[in-house]
Amino acid sequence: MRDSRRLPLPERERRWPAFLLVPLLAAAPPQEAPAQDIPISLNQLGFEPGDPKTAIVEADGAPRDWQLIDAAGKVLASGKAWPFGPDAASGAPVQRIDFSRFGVPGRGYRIRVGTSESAPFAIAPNLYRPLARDALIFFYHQRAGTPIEARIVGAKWARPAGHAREVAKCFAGKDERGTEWAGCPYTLDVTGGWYDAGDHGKYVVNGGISLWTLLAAHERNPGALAQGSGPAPGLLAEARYEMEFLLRMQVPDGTRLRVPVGKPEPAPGRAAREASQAPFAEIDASGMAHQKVADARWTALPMPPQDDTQERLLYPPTTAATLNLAVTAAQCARIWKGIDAGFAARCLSAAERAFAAAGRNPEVYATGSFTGSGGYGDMDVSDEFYWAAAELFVTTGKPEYHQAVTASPYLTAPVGEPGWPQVATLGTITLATRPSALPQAEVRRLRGLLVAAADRFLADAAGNGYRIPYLATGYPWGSNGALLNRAMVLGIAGDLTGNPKYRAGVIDAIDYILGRNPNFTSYVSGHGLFSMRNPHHRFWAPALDPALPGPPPGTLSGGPNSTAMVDPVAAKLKGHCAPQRCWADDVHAYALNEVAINWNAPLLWVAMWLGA
Ligand code: 9MR
Ligand code: 9MR
Repeated sequence: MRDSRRLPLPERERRWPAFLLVPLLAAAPPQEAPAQDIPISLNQLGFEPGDPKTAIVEADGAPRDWQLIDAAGKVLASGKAWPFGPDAASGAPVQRIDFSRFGVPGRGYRIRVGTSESAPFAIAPNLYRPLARDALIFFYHQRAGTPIEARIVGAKWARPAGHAREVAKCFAGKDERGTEWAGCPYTLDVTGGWYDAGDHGKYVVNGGISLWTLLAAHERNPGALAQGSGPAPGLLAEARYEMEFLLRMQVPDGTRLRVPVGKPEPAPGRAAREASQAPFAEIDASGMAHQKVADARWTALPMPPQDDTQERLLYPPTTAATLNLAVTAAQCARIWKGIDAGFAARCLSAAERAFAAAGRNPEVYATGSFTGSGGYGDMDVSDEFYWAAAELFVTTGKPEYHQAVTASPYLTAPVGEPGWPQVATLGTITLATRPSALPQAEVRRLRGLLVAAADRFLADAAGNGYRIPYLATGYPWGSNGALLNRAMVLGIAGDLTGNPKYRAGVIDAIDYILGRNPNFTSYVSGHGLFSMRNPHHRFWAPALDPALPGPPPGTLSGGPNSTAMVDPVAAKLKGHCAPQRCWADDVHAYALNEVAINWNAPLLWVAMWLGA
């Protein structure tokens, strides 16, 4: 049932600036969305001619009349909106405008309701190609250990290498809780890879899902983005840059380490993360992967990566990181087999050693007791085991991986929304879409699970005003990434069935990301007239230092977060925003407006699916 609570709306004191009433220049700089009497939101990139076309108008009462006008103000189509009524997700009553039947290519179109007008948009074929290219180049920008070159990104975004030679030792001494760690008897050269987000941590868990997503996009359509835009690296070259880093995070053979083993005892009256430490034990850590390499302390903002002088440390290996390495290295082994056999063999050996190491040490969890970087802690790695076994089975066909896959409850359980701590769906996607020795009937059943999940996501769209395939009473940290991961599952269901309703669902998701939302903002920088400009990022931070560049085009904001409003900007909004409005385009809003590789990855996947 719909929740009709109406939450307070932000003040709307501004009007459209006069210059917006004249036709817009194509390359207008991004601006903040102005307020209007009757706010109309839509995908600010626009629509492909044959796709569903929807705008949302925030209004109650009787159905509103709408008009579609061209750049000169000529009315080309008109109709009545459909009132959805009060919408808990956005906190206001909304009406939907459907102008799907209008498909004449053009630019500078707007939707008009009364005296209000939407942002301008295009109707054009191949609309999502530049978005896909820009979403890919985000990963190049995030590279550590190599200069970001002006000939590739332009002088504005060029910078010297950050952490150019990163030879790190292991954390030793007391952590935040006073637990003593012994360190390890080696250093590792872990130069390279992608920075995670606005911070300079490099985390194997999050690197794993991000790289998986890029490689899965490649396997679905190997020809797409084989070349980047201009001299930029293509998809596989970019993916390999992260793969090489993940390989470097593997613990050398013959290493014995003392780490906490098992689940910590929950301490009465304390939050789970403050639970007492699991007991330490000595393990054979050969082949495991370190959880992360990161700054010993949080660095201040702004902080161009080349200026970071903090000590960089390796943090203890974990089962989850080890399985993320096994997953991506298994993908690598089959993808590079015909491209670079030596690299493929290195990957296969790393993947099999990692899987074996995780099997020996199935309960080594991140403790979240180190400052200076994110936790990415996950106390349930049964899904990671399934995912790794699935990738290794598809790559090798070996009976031991088949056995591990078939023994897992995830082979038959309903499929859910993927995310860095819940990855079983990704294993199922691989088993259901890649050639393997799995019996055909089994493959059909797995495909059915994916389609059933997609149908649930479509059903969720009926329950919210903006009709996105996402429904939750609270929006989590990185909700835009969560929505795009659902859109990926919808895209796969579309591939498997050919049913156009799944493309319509993907369009609903991308429309929301690109402006059809109650913040009237495209969450992707440089795509749409009113797009995100001030991410929580240590280099793209012009609000903190005017000499620094804004985000390059194709960078996705994490998006509304109504459940973990921990940064200073979010703290002020807390209790005053409906879930979809708990967002601000503010550099200090790390819980609302950070960018991250695991969010840009499904943006890339979806933009490629839509037609790269
Ligand atoms: O800048 C950090 C950001 O990248 C992380 O996502 C976030 C959560 O782990 O933490 C940010 O760092 C803040 C830290 O947690 C608390 N002190 C202020 C830091 C900078 O804003
Ligand atoms: O995406 C992560 C989110 O699911 C967590 O709730 C949040 C707090 O632990 O951390 C997010 O990840 C951040 C990571 O810890 C550090 N780099 C930036 C990531 C995105 O904000």
